[in-house]
Amino acid sequence: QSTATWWKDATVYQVYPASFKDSDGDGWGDIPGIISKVDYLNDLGVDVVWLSPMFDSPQEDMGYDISDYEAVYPRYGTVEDIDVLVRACHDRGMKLILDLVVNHTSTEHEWFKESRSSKTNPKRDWYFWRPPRYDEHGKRLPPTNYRSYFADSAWTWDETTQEYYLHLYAESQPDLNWENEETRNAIYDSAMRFWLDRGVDGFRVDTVNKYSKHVDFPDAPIVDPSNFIQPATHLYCNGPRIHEFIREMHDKVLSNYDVFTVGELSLTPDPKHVLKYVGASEKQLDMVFQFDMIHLGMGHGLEDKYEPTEWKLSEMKQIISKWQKFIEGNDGWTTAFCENHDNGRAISRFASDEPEFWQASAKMLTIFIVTLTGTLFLYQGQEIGMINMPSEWPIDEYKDIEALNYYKEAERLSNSSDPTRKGRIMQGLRKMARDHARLPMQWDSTPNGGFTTGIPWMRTHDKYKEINVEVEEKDPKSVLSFWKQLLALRKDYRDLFIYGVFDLVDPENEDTFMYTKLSTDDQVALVALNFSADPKPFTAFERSKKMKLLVGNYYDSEPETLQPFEGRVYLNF
Ligand code: TEU
Repeated sequence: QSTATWWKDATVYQVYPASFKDSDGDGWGDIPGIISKVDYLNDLGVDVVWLSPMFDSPQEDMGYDISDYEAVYPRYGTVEDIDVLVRACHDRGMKLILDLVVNHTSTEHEWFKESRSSKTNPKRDWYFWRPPRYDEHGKRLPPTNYRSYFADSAWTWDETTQEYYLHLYAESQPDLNWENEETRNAIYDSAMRFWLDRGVDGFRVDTVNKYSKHVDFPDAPIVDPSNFIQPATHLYCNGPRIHEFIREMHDKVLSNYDVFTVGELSLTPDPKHVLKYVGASEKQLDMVFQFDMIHLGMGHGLEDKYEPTEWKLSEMKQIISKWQKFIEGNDGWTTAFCENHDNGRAISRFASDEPEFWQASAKMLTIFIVTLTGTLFLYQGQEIGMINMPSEWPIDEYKDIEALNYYKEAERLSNSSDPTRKGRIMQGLRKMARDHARLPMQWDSTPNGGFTTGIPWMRTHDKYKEINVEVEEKDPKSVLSFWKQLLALRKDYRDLFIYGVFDLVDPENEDTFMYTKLSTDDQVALVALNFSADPKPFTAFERSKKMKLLVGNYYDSEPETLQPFEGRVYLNF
């Protein structure tokens, strides 16, 4: 076990500002709304609040398109409001971290406006500009064939200077050129020191493995000959200078403050490589999010993300085991989470949101996440068991640029090469769209779940009268009460749950997920989770007879059988 630090033990709660709490009735959440709920979070057992982007932005990608790092989006409030929020957290012994989104800015950022204005502008090289190329018929083509994350080409033509600029995400999110030292220094000052000097306690680092590009921009291999654009993520993730850049960010900026960072690390399957990012001696990041579990049920590759696929429990076990065990015997650290603002709700994806199973599912997943090693992250609404939007809601209720772009593409393909594509993609969106997590937080049984007195920017879930904070606070057996109890248990048994050594039990079993956690002083916990909607034999029953039940989500359970979505934790003394 490596040296304990405050951020290893922390329970982190992600707030998505647009959907958390609206204080002024404009239908958008805001910082004063968050301030009014800091006591609620403290009471829940939260140590750190991670606030998703609240910077000034045209909101093409919900604030991940920043037009000014040093200003707050007016609907959310002001920089002074953030100062108040920082103090409100610190006064209660809590911390606040922000999102650091520095792979790209918005096209509305002053830096980009200057860069785009002329080829000789001093900031021209702060972004990636490349001349066009032409096919054999003289048709203008982008510099490379890369597909962007949000479905179209990763290059957009700009009339003013007759060149293309690169954007791995939306057209309105041009990529910053990290090769340029002046650009890097501006990022450190504006996006980082500005906030750290105001008392912010760290960052969740967006798209952390994409800052270094292969700047000779080779074409991606052609896998789909019917199309010009091709999948190219392998070319734009983990580029040649990535570790140099992250290390510099650490040395020049982060090392001067008592803060922590958690990087968003997609498409990096090799644990040895992940350790380069999170090994303490590497001095880069403190931990990262790994997305293998999140990808269960998604189609292969970016272009098929929303094609639903089957997944097996044994696959989930291997994934969890891999990322639980990868820190053994080294100086790395890991995270435990199953929700964020970019994915469907865990209950709907990995268990069941059917009324008869909803509560057991919510609590079973709570046991799961709370007993895993690493820093724990939960996402707003997870603590009350929020679920995906109802499946009958039409595409008009989806607001996310990614969902809408995929849907438009699917419509186009349905009309030409692949008639059933639209139906399949819609089915995928119902489970996995980023929109599900962005529905307003459900506070009470008043209209719109008490989120706003106005018209919410996204529709409130039909079930807000059953699933909400007020109802659940009054019920000692609610999902919320269970979360509180388990977050406290996690701290009481920190050597087991936060730091223990993870080992699978009965790994091939496709119905129940079982594992042990072992602490340095030889305490053992046995966790048993039934991931199916039927009663299943508890295959570790013999072993459990020598242990005592610490916690479970059923009040009338039978020792040798696990009820639908039942979860139990045993201890060896
Ligand atoms: O996401 C980066 C990312 O690549 C994904 O994991 C993302 O979920 C996307 O759906 C991939 O298909 C981050 C943010 O979390 C996301 O909200 C932003 O849209 C994105 O960066 C661009 O800034």
